[in-house]
Amino acid sequence: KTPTDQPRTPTRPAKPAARRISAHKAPAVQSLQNHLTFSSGKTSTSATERDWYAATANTIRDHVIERWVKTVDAYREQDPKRVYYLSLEFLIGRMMSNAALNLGIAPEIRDGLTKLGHSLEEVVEKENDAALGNGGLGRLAACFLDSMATMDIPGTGYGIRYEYGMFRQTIEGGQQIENPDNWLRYGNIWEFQRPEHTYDVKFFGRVVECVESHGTEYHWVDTEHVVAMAYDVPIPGYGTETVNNLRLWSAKAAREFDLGHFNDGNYEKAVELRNDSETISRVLYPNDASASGRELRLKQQYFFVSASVQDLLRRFLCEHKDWNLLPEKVAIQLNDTHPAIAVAEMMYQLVDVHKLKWDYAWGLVVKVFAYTNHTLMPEALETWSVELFGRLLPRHLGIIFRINHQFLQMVNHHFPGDTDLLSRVSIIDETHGRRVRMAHLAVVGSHTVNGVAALHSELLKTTLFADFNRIYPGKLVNVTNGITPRRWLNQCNPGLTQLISSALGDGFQKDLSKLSSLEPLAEDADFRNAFRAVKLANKQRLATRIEKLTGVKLNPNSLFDVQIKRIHEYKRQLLNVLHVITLYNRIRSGQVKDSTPRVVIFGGKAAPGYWMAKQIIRLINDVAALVNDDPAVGDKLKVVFYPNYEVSAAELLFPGSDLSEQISTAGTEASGTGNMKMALNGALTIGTLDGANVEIKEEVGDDNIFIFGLTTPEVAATKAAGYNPWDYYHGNAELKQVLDMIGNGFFSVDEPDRYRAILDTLLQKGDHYLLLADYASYVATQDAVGALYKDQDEWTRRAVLNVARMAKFSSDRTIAEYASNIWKVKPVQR
Ligand code: T68
Repeated sequence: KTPTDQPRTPTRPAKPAARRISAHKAPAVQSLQNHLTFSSGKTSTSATERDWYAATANTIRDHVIERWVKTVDAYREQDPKRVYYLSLEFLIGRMMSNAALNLGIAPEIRDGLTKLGHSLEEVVEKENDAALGNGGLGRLAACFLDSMATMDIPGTGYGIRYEYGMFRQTIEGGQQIENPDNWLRYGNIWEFQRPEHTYDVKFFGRVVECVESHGTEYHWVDTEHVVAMAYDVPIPGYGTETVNNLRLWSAKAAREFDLGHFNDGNYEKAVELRNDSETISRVLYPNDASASGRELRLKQQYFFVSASVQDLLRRFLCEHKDWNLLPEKVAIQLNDTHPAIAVAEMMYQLVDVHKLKWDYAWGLVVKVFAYTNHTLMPEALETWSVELFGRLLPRHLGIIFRINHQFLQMVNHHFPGDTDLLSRVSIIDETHGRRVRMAHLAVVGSHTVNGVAALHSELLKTTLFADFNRIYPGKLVNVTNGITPRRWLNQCNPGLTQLISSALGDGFQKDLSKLSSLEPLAEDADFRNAFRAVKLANKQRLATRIEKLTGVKLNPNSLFDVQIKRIHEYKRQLLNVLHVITLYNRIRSGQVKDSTPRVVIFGGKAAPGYWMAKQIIRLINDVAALVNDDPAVGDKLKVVFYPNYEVSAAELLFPGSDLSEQISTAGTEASGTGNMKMALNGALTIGTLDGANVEIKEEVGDDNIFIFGLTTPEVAATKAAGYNPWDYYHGNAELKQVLDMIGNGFFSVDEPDRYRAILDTLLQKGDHYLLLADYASYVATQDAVGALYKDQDEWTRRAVLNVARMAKFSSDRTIAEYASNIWKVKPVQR
């Protein structure tokens, strides 16, 4: 092993610069000063904290670039099979600390800054999050990039360089306000514009059929053009020389000015046209888990897919002449259906542009693509009206019709006469107007389709894709999600990292199964004390931040009960609120003398158009205002809504949590990944048997997790038997009291009817997510949580066991499964 292969933690002494294979042998101090002068044009007297951030980021970036260019060369020389991860979202967060950690240079950078009178912690705060994603799906893509680089897998991410990422959330008068996320305002040190990598992307126009001697050709003409320009972001692996690439596309006007308008003297009109085309990459759609029917969204999808497919085919053709090699050199993963149009684009490129025969091209396409599904919820399944599709992408609609025709012929051959089956599986839905079903296109165009947790994949096979499972036996598989231990343990929790390293040595960062050696230490009182001290320090750090953000002062010895994720009815933040109000009532009525002091923390964004989710945020804030100000409550209960939950906030919240709320209705959460981050940072889970909670329970053992509520089959049976929420309302006095308070304006005296609609969804409209059915079980389990927390030693013992048993949930394991079972790619040895 060369020294650079050694995984490193920030606590280790700096590696002597001269031993790195680096042109940057300058000590950090010198490099920081050089960048301050020559990259930012500042002196240490004129420099702002942001200038110091730039100097630090540039210093680290030098090390990244060196490895990046060598990685490009190694891939070119070795010509390995490559993976292209197509995703409309990459929720990367901050990049600087992660780069320093992965390269093993964090200690010397920290040291250099200290010598110059600055602290790494302060400088880090100047970096904006790259919030190019909504939630779990986007963050998963970011964790996968980290794992691919760390495992030396030649993987490229393709996405959009949104000018505005996920909106910034502020809370005003208890309500969510959305503010634009102008994350590029001060520039972005981590991106490299590549004007030499631009592609024309076409829209609209019409298709002309030309009958030639060799067959019919289709010409897509009279199109409008937008230029896609590449911006590359380096993705450094941990403890390796590999630095992979994330290529994000930005829309540029095809021509600087429309000369017609310009010559007519209509200068403004000419500039306006330019703005129109650049709108495509302007903003991330902030809708988690709901299909959006906007034309611009379809334009975004085709824009980035077309540029990516053109780019990867260009790379393939640079190196190969023989199309037969395509499936041996290229694997494309579709992150949900958002890039599914790539199936049609690949056919367009192969057949219309490169003149391959249809059937031959189709054979290649199906060998290249694989598709990951992230939801079972019908309202989240993407469809586009045939009318819109045909107007925007007439040739691609024709291609999809032909794919569908051949697919339905095949189905009819194997299941003759089953017209219901044909209509159910058709790529074109003829029952709701005519619509293109993107999930069906993705399934038909892929060799493998995967769900993201064992339960989710089983449900895919038996419900949503049951027909496809009959038509294509074996195509549906499971690949359970994972999280990168670099960011989600080492980087966000230096205290715990140091404790683990001092007990086990290094190495868990690259091999999470090493954590299993912590198991015996769960029985060691000294270790438990040290573990508890780390948790307390993390809670103190979090409490300080919360006081700064919200003014609420917290006692760090309380149980920190945390639910952080997008706000959605199926995730049941409202069930958590019902429990909070129950605790409040018990405290006020003096029912409990000796309750466990709790801080209940919520964080998450509601889609701007999702009214009910916004009402839930408002209710949390109304409840918080009342509870936090009630002198009868004091420290026994505090409620916090953490504003603008984002990756950098998560890095503070996960390490500071005691209790992980994973309480979705069984059968609704595909996987969850926050559940894994919480457990890895030593929180115990209270959860339903949903998504990856099922597998977390299998790993940590029944005694080390709090499971409650109906199971997936019980949910189905309850609904089938004619679920009546009123039975639960009348049958449980505490529940009735809580619901009455919400309904009669106890938390909204200025507007007593404010939460009538919330009450109506629960009582009048059938309580679709079965909050009332699960309430009693949830509250009883929360009582058990509170009781256990009093036994700090036993609580800590179980928390240690949770950390020790998280190996399965490393995204390295996930990527290893994709690589060997789906992509058939191997690490590149250097
Ligand atoms: C999440 N999905 C799943 N969707 O909800 C979660 N949707 O269970 C799973 O762990 C995670 O994916 C990773 O597999 C999402 O995050 C979206 O963000 C989304 C965005 C746009 C449109 C639809």
